[in-house]
Amino acid sequence: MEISVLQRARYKYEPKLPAILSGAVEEIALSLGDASGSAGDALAELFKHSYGKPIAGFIKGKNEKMKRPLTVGVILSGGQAPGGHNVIAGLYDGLKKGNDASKLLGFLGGPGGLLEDKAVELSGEVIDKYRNTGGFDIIGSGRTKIETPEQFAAALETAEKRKLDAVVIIGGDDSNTNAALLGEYFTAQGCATQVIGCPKTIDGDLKNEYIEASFGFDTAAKTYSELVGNIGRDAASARKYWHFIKLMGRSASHIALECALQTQPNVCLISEEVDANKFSMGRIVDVICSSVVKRAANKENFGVVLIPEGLIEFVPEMKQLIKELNDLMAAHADELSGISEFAGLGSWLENRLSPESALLFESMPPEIARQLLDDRDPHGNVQVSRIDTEKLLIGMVEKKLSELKNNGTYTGKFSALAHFFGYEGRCAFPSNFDADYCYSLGFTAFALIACGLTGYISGVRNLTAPADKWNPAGIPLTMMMNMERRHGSFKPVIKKALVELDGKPFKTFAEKREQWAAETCYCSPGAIQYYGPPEACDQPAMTLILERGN
Ligand code: FBP
Repeated sequence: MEISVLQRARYKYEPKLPAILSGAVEEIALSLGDASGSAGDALAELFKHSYGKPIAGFIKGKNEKMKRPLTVGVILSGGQAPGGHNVIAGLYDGLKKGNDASKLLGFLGGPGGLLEDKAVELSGEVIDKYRNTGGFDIIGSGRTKIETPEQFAAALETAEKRKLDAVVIIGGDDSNTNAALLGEYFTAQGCATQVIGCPKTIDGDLKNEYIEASFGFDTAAKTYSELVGNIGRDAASARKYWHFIKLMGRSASHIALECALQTQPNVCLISEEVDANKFSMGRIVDVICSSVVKRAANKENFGVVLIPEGLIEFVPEMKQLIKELNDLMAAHADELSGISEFAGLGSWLENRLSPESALLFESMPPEIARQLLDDRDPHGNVQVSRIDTEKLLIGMVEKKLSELKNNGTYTGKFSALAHFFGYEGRCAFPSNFDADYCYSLGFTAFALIACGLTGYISGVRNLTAPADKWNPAGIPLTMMMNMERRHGSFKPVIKKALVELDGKPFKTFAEKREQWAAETCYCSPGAIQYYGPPEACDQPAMTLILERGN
């Protein structure tokens, strides 16, 4: 593989570690807090062996356990996120620092690699080729969900056959829920393999009072912000296009919100606000048109609109339609797959959807209606990255503006372009923040394993301080879980963190958006900087700074 100049330079970057992890490993001692949770909880029943564990931290002290030889397996699960390679590098370096005889196995292609026992041993030479680089190509990723008794048994068989001391699962909320279930299962079966999770996802929705950020969000949001900033500059120079930009992030609007704070677009829709206020599609179109009309009055027939990927899932009438489609698709999967013509699908659905949903389905552009019927992902989610919400909105805004033109309230010109930024950001070179954070998460995972813990997620806290002041920790996975209704029954899951409307990032945006809707005040954050002054290279995301208050 050809290596770019930047990649060669990034190989030499030495990620920063929290001070407590930087010295001799045998001087990293475990410090346990109070037991978590309260017995009698539904979760306590399901996690008899893992519920109620204390939060783990690290202090200076003698700890010979750190020098045990260990065999650890690592899995990358779900969508790519910048920094995954550094989690593996941090884990590897920790293991080798503890004992040179330790081994790291990489399971290939995600959780499926564990089930099928497909693994490679990761040598120092291999790791060195991936340090500080984006992508998950070192071992690949996958979205297999471990859920059937046969799958749990297959995972156990691999763990025992490979004599694994631990498995590290690097993934989002669903994958870490899986990690919790697997850890519980191994212990219940008398298997000594420990399970440790690691918070990954560009979506930024795996965070809570214990986890400050999921890795990859920082880099992905900065990559998209650079692109949005450039487009704003282009819009203000050419003065002829409205750019409708859909941004990845699944249900949560964290990425859209971060990009809005960084770039100051004319409109940024926030799905969580749409949900809370039950905004219809018509209302959303009115919000966009109001900015178009105001700007046209200033002879500014151009603009930037940011649209979170998951928006349509939150619009009440669309939410209802998707729910009905989900139920029909689950109950009649075979019948539906036999209908190849779209016209045939429409008439099949007509009699099965509620009258309101049938009408909505029929009124949609056929390509979008078809996208709503695309396969769900293995966790049952609509694949919102495949739905052209930005094009749907452009069409609806055009229609509304022609009505406004007819009644004389709008005299401008409207020419719109659609963009989708998603895959462009998931494999970027990790920012210095993500490179350091991920390496620290990997090293922390090693420390948790060496201390004999299972059912924990690797955590690093105090992230807005310089890296040497970060606090590595282990959070019991069950501490972040609740029972949610999924596919008709209650299941233990890690709660997705959506944008909080009373949180500082949203409030900061809400204070400014009226001005941004009317004026041209785009901000261009530029490309991620890897070398140079710390204020240009090491700034965490604005969302994180606003949330943590410094
Ligand atoms: P994870 O939740 O697995 O981290 O995935 C993030 C994500 O990039 C979402 O933002 C996006 O909707 C989805 O993956 C796309 O999935 P796929 O890679 O399967 O197209």
